[in-house]
Amino acid sequence: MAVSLLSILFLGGIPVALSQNATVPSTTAVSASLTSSGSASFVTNVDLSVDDLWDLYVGPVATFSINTTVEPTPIPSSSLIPPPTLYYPPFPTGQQVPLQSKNESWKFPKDFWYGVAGAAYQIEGAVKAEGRGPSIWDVLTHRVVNYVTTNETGDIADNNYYQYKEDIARLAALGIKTYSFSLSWSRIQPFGSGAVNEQALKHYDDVIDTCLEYGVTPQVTLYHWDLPLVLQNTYGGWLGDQIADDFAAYAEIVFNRFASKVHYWFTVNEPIVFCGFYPLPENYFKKTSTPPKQQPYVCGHNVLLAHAKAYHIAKSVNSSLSVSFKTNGGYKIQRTDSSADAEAVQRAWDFQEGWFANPTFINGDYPSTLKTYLSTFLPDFTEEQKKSINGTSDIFAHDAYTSDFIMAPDSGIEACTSNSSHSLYPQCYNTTKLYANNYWAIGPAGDPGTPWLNKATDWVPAFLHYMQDTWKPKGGIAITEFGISEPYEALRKDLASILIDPIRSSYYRDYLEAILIAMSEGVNVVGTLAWSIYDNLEWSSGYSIKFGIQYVNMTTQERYFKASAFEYVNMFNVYQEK
Ligand code: PNW
Repeated sequence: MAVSLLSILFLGGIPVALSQNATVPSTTAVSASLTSSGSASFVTNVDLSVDDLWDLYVGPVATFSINTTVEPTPIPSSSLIPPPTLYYPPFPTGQQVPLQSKNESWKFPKDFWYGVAGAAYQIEGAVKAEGRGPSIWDVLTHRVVNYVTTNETGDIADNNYYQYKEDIARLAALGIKTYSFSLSWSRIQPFGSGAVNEQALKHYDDVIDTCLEYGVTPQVTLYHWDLPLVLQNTYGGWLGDQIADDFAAYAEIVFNRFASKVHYWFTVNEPIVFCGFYPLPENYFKKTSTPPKQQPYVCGHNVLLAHAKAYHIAKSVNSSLSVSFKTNGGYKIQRTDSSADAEAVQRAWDFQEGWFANPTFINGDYPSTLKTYLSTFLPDFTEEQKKSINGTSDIFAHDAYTSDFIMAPDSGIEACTSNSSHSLYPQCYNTTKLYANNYWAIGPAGDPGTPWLNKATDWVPAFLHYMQDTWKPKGGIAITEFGISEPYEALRKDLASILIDPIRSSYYRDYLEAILIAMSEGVNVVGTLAWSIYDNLEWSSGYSIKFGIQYVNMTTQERYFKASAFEYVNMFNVYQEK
């Protein structure tokens, strides 16, 4: 108990009384400036251990009774009996129902990969185990009042950190061929840069090895939103130029360690979404002078530079790896045939997919409408930067859940682009999920907690054609997340009603049929990943929104296949060439 130093600091904007335990070996220097009532500015450097970071910024965390790695038990065959049919689907085995005829002009080629996805903070739990440092999400869930509507955290989540062997065994038993997960950067580098935590690397080694042992192909995402807290507090995270080098250093550690065992890599997950988290809630993180509306785009700029560096590092380690960023969005349906709505649709592509896809797939630079806005506060990419960004996605990895109708703002586009206080500025397009008479939704709604999400699978073929024609990905298109929140699922309390999820089941079936249609028309789709492996922490909605194809009893951590899991796998059993 060595309290060597007691001082009052402003760290990340919060005044804190700091007691520092000088005996903990692994530390980082955090500088803090303290402005007194006069104009003098005092700066101090203190060494903080990982435990200090937790104590200062997060506080106590919950733990679960299972807190060592669990060996899997055999998956009972009774849990692999398919559910009653939704609409007479041709489950090949087990189910005594009339067979629906198969469409012989559709097929998934033999090398098409299908699997499920999850992300570290949403599923792992064990947040303080084996040297993990805090990420911004530990602060958002623990400290920021009402950031998570249900006041829940990822402290335990699905306890995947200890139960991954069972999780992988279950996927294999169901016939799922691919498991896509993300790494926790602050496990591997608790301070975001510098010191490397070997225990974390060993853990992920074993997750990957367990996949390979079970014949499940692992795919890895480097960054799924859980930024090491120290990077946010030191230089504003993705708002700071330094992030590109720190991300590249992290990527290098990871590629050097795992590149021989993992072929498919994703650098960042959905920058449109995580850059949209900026500005972060005030008073919990380092203050920034960047105006709020500009912050997402400063983040995006640094993401492109960071991604490009990581891509080239991967290729220098092994040039045959598949490396891509993962983006998200939906098909943009022009609401009326007016030229204003056509222009709005183009703006929507430019400010969403085009923001990251044009630089990486087309010319190393932003779409022109976006650039007009960005050039008012961001430097243009240099020729060298453009060259290094262009061509850095081997596949078009898209998280494509739904679609929207797009139209011009009521005020017209020009009245918006010329007025920075317009509510739709700077994008200056509007969206709706309702048909022209504002009566019917585009398709069945997901849970009311995900108002952005309706089943809109009819639009998937048009969307796939658009992606292929516009960005021409060399390695084809992968739908790296798709799924739906079954409406009101969290209100269902008995297992029998939880496990039959008809909206999700029909979503997967119809979505995969839509992909089959597009493929029969010549679109090169190479794989799909269902979101998600099981119910998990749905970020600021906590556990109240469910996307899993498995249910998890949060008291016991037992897992159960839902009907949609069978529907998903069945489509490949029926349509994939053997
Ligand atoms: C993705 N949208 O987020 C994330 O990658 C997952 O972590 C998340 O759990 C999952 O989708 C379900 O939400 C998205 O508004 C969030 O279009 C929002 C949108 C799309 C994806």
